[in-house]
Amino acid sequence: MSTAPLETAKVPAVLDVQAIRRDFPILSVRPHGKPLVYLDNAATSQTPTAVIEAIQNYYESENSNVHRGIHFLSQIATEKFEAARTKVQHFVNAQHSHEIIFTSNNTDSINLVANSYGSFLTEGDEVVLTHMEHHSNIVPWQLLRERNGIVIRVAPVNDDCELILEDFERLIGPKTKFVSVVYVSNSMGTINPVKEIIRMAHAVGAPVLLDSAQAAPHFTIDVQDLDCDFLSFAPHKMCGPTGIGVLYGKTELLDKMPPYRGGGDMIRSVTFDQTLYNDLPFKFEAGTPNVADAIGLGAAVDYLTGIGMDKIIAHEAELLAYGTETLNQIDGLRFIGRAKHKAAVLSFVMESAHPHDIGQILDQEGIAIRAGHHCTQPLMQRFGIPATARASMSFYNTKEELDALGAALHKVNEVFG
Ligand code: C6P
Repeated sequence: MSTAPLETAKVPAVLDVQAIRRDFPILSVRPHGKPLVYLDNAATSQTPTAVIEAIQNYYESENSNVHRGIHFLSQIATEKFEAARTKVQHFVNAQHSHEIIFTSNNTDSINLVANSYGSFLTEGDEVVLTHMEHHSNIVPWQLLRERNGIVIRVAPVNDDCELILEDFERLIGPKTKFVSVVYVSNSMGTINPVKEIIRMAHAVGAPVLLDSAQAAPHFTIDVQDLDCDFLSFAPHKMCGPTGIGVLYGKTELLDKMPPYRGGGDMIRSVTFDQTLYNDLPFKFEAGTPNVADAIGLGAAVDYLTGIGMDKIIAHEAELLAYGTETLNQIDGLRFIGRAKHKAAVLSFVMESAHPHDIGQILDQEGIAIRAGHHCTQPLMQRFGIPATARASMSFYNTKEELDALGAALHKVNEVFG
């Protein structure tokens, strides 16, 4: 399976984008009376009818608790819930379905690893991150540092927001006990050389977590080929619902890790003296899980694979090239993050206006982008800026929408210039 960066994908774009757009009811909303141009996909993606219907159908005719009841509805709900797990297993090519843990979001997945695997780390052990991490891959390690006295080492990025691999390698050594890195930067779109990173970390015996919140929606993931130890992602960024997250982990690691939370479903037996824990994946899923949204996630996986990740990759690569060219023509616009291997994210600042003002003018034109630090304040500090404007694309976006973005940015210059 391919994990090729978007810009090098060679598959011809044969997406019927107009037909795909009809799958997304929200795309006909008219903000301020204008056609919606939704370019905030890195924050959350939109939801196709197939996913909405799967969730609605669950509540209308399948709603029940799972793994507990012997009755008709509970059995259907359990089957659908576990079928969703198997779909996710195949989506990331995990060897076993029990290696897929349902959490509440991408952040929760990382917290699970930092708390559970983190309990093996002791004072002076080093955890290596990069300068482009989302706060959700920084703060859980800082919390661990407060408890265990671990040391956090940060690999730097160059002026194009590419990881400086030689510096990363220099940080890896006998004290490195864990490496946790973002696969694709949410702020700037950089695709990290994760295979190299994993190879270097494994050379010193350190497991690797890939924060794949921005990778899973945009290219094929093969955890066996990557040989990552953990991988997290967020279904709401890949046409699925909010309120559910995914953590993949290798069996041998998950097996030896302690539970993250205690309660129902994660136990085999309980007495006041002792609790024996359940098998994987249930050991890590305490309490009633988010059944409806797991089923919605299963529908999202079906939807994306039905379209074909190769077509998604090719279309988004075209959008990235077209969007870059379009925005390059705007006076006073400067891209922040110009990595060679990049996902379809355009982060920029303008001489004439603050990112928040840009966001507001665009909103009046019906265009949704994100303006701010994108939960990556250390990366903003690295570039000496408080914020960027960020347009992030999905396979349902069109070149015409990028033209509309370009026209609205000319207007920003007229208003503020
Ligand atoms: N990034 C963005 O606008 P949650 O919120 O837990 O589902 O995902 C957190 C997260 C972790 N890592 C990366 C790389 C991410 O992009 C995100 C979410 C959104 O960029 C919201 S801040």
